[in-house]
Amino acid sequence: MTFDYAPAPESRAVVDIAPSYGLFIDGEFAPACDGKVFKTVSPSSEEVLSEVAQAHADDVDRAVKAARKAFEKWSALPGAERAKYLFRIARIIQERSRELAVLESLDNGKPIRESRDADLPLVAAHFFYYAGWADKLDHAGYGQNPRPLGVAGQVIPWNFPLLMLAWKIAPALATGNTVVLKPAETTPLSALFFADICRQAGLPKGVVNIITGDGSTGAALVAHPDINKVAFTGSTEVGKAIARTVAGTDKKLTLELGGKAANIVFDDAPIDQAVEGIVNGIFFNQGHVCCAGSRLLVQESVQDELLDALKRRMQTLRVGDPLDKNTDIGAINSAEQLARITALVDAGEAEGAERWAPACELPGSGYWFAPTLFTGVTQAHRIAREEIFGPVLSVLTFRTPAEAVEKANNTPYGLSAGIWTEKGSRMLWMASKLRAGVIWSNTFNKFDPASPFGGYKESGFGREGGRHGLEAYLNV
Ligand code: TXE
Repeated sequence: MTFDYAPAPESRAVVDIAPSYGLFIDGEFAPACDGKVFKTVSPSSEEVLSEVAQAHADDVDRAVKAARKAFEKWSALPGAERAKYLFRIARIIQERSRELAVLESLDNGKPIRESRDADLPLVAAHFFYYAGWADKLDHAGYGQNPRPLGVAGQVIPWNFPLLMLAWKIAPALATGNTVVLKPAETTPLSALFFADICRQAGLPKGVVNIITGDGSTGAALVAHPDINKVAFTGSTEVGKAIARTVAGTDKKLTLELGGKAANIVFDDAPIDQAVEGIVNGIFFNQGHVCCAGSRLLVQESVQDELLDALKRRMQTLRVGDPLDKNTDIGAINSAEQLARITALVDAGEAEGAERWAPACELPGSGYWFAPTLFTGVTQAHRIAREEIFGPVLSVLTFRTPAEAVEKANNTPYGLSAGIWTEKGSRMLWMASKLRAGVIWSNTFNKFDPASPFGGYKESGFGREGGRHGLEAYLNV
């Protein structure tokens, strides 16, 4: 692996990050009531980017009160009026997309090519898509006058900070709900810039409130008695804790949790195309993707050919500066996440799987992990069962389609799967047998705001995106 790229320091200049940020409540930025703050760090340099308010339970309460007050007027607006705000937000996101892409790459560590070409266009697309629904809800077959739920408490993770915000906020606002959203503690900045976009769009005060903080802030939000809906994306462990908090209340709940997706390659698949899909499936966003194709199931007869081609391709991947347009794999989001990945990879070796990675010189500061491949993996290995959430691929083999289905489904998760075959009947049969919310055929990691997304089993419940995403925010 070579490092013959030219860093692009000038791209840093397009974003103006303030030394400190308050909470965004009722249209104003203000410090936490007890003055507490935390630092957000760039994972590629370990440089402190800014100091951000750590919301106290009393701040959460203030945000919920602001959202409740705003709900009266916002929910009473005609859908066409709400649509105007959402269209305006979508256009501002497009206008500010360069700035937001750089910000996201600095705070999260993802390559600029991905934040620029994947995250930001999808963020804008979600606002455009749900803006288009806002004035059509009365005619969508939900009966007359479908009602918003009220105040939504939304907790999001760090892997796609702005995109997860869009998945949560756009449908909530389109349906007439108001929101209190908590971004992850390692990536709070793009949500705070989004707060500024809400002001720029003239969104009425209190419709969107952003409270930054750690898990305790999230816990206070989901437990608040005056919210009507909880939407969470994050770890299965925290998702289960939230489900317990919400059980026995009248709050509606959607959970989007972990995954251990199988990417299944048959012997008739075009090898080059499949290799691109495998690489995209596991190395996109450093593998910090809930639907990442982290288990490669390859038909035994093409194993050698496919793995040779995959290793050759992996040797061309560039790990490094997220702001460099040539970078394929950026920084791991945090020291904690790097430790989790390292521990699972060590377990893979200790349990007897064979580890391979291309020769790769990682930058000195920051958090990095080379693209890694494990062969000789059995279903009992931890690296075949647990979500690694990093650039690590576990390879298993199969002989028959039935064996592929059995292995693919042998997981507590059920978020996504990929199938690579030229044979249409086999594709349809496989798709009908796989217990996964999203199934890609001869592609991977394709997203569209019109398409519902969500899991089976421990990957959670409820759907986001598409028409089904609206129903999560409506009483129909
Ligand atoms: O997640 P957490 P972490 C998986 C992935 C990763 C692991 C741990 O395997 O390695 O989870 O990541 C907030 N009540 N995913 O620790 O803790 C927290 O502040 C309410 C998969 O970062 O679940 C953050 O905003 N909220 C996943 C958010 O929950 C709480 C994406 C996610 O953090 C809380 C992320 C609590 N008790 C991690 N505790 C996916 N599905 O894509 C924490 N939070």
